Amino acid sequence: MLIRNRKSWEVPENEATPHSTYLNRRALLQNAGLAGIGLMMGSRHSIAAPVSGFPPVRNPKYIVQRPLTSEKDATTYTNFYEFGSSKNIWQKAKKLQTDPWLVTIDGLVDYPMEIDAADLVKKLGGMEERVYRHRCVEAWSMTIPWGGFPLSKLVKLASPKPEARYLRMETFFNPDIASGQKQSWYPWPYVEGLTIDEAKNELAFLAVGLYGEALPNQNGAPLRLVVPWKYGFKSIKSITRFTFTNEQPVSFWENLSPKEYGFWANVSPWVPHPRWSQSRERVLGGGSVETQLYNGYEAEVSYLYKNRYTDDKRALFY
Ligand SMILES: Nc1nc2c(c(=O)[nH]1)N[C@H]1C(S)=C(S)[C@@H](COP(=O)(O)O)O[C@H]1N2
Ligand SMILES: [Mo]
Repeated sequence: MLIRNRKSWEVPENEATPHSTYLNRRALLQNAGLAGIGLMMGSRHSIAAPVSGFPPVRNPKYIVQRPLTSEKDATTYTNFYEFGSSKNIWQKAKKLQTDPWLVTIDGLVDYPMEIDAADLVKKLGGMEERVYRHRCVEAWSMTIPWGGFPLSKLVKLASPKPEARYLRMETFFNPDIASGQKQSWYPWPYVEGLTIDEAKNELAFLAVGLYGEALPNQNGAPLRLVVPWKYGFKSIKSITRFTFTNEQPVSFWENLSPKEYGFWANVSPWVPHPRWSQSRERVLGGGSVETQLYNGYEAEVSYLYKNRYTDDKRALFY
């Protein structure tokens, strides 16, 4: 118990959990079995962890040949505009109450439902860990061990009707808690969308945790999307609604600035942002590397875009 009784944000700078410590702690917890599971619950975050099953077992199919980003960087350098436009919103996000958390699944489905996030997670079955790259459209990147479920499981649970072509996802709207939402020029709530085929792709993931623990609020508790072949803004946080529809959703950033943020938003080194190049990326924690097509996931996702895209590379993004 002792190793987890300090909140991560109370850990002095020079003690920040490095990669190796995370892995060792994780191995220790997995060996500890049930004791480890008990240890993870509610120890680190001020809110009760809404789901059990931590730490999840790593799926060896989804690993990355890059060092993991430090847990400290990943949890203190975040984009969550609901709490402000700076990267340093992790304290402000503590105000969000994530248990209970009502999730609505509706639209063109056989089984619409309103369900608490914890119950939804139970229905989706065993949790797994996957290490994925993350590439923000702002040209920085990181590598994160997520805990969660393939999004395809939620699609199966809802059972979309044949005419449903898109999955639209929405974040909460509560300006009293999330002061960024008082900025009325933004089209709140945050919305994102995928085609149903993208949502069924093996990589599309619903995360409820990272680094072996429940998601901290600033990373999108209790439930967020992770689509690693697309720019980070597609990976919508703190989801409250999944709507199956036959209309292409207009995403939050696309709505604000369609020339800068496309619906498809597939990572591509050849399609520059109108204000900067996308050919390289700054790695959180140090260094810079070349950006890869589909963020390195071409083998898993290129079939999705085969019919759609010919010579125009911009169509990968817009
Ligand atoms: N609801 C919501 N989801 C969001 C965002 C946001 O501002 N609000 N930012 C996006 C962006 S731009 C990125 S890069 C990732 C960042 O995820 P992380 O902060 O967990 O690293 O979340 C995405 N999901
Ligand atoms: Mo981003």
